[in-house]
Amino acid sequence: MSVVFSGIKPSGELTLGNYLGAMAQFLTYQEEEAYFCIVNQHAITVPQEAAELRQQTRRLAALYLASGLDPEKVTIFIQSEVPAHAQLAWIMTTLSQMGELERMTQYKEKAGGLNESIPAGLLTYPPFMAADILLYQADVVPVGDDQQQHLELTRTLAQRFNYRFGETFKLPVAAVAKETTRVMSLQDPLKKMSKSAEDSGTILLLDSPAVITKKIKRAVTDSENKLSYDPESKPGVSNLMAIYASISGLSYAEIEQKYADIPGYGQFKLDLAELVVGLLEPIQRRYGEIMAGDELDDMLTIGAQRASRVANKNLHQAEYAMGLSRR
Ligand code: ATP
Ligand code: LTN
Repeated sequence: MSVVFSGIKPSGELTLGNYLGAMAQFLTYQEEEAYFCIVNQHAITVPQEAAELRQQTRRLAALYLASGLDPEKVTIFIQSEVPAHAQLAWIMTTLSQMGELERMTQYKEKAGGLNESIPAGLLTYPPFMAADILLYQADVVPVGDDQQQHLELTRTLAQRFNYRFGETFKLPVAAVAKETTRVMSLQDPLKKMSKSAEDSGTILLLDSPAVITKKIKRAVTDSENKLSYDPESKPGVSNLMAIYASISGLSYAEIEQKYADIPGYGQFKLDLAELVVGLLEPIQRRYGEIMAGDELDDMLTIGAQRASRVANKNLHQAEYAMGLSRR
């Protein structure tokens, strides 16, 4: 059985990108020893309003359940409720070099233009993420493509630790979804669909069917009016096709074939909207029930207890190896 770890930040409403890039993959690991974390300490690398953060955390937990994660099989918990994360994060920060942190693409994107006022947490966030993963001796980390660089750093830090203090951490690998490594904005297909930069190019998991259909109908395409997969010259259409392929299970060739005799993108877009609505409606229904019920808190308490047991054991090993604990 392999150990699986992943996390999502409660930094806004979840998008179809989060779902297809990360969550849908989580569901395939339920027979493994899997940990799915709500990484609230990562959300605060940019300012959050307290009541809002508390609510988003609860909503994300409900969405984990509504999307089909079974708390009987996997461990679902909130990062800040397992203090070992922050403890190992400090250790990983001390093993990191400024140069390698400054080279992280996500840091450069988020810190761009801020100069003196860049929150320091944006820089030191990747070693914190490394700690999240290493704390469970994870083998596999299902994530979107944008996180691969952080996974490489995680392996580098694990190797550095093992080299200096003796074999302690396993080296994890990223598992990236096939078609939807990176779902792009429907309005600007050169930009990632992002929950913190939300606009009409972003489909939210909790958008109503009418809103989803409207956003897809208005998605940017091109004037060629012929469906073919070519991310370089047809980024808008290719992004829609990737979403279509990921939900329907059809290949790009099969999709092209299906619409070969239908001119324009209108019918394709309508069918895509139907696919997305069909995917999200059951999740939204369960989400409503879970938010109204009272199972969530107990589930999170048990999750934090289960995660703590594993995390504390591995943290202690690391602290002992480097001379931080007496025995
Ligand atoms: P933000 O926009 O606030 O930085 P985010 O959605 O990129 O947030 P997370 O909440 O931490 O960041 O992402 C959770 C998971 O969803 C990660 O594995 C990430 O790679 C994946 N993900 C996020 N956006 C996309 C996308 N557009 N396509 C594919 N995967 C994505
Ligand atoms: N860095 C990720 C979120 C994240 C994560 C993790 C993902 C934090 N800790 C551990 C996988 C494993 C992001 O920004 N999307």
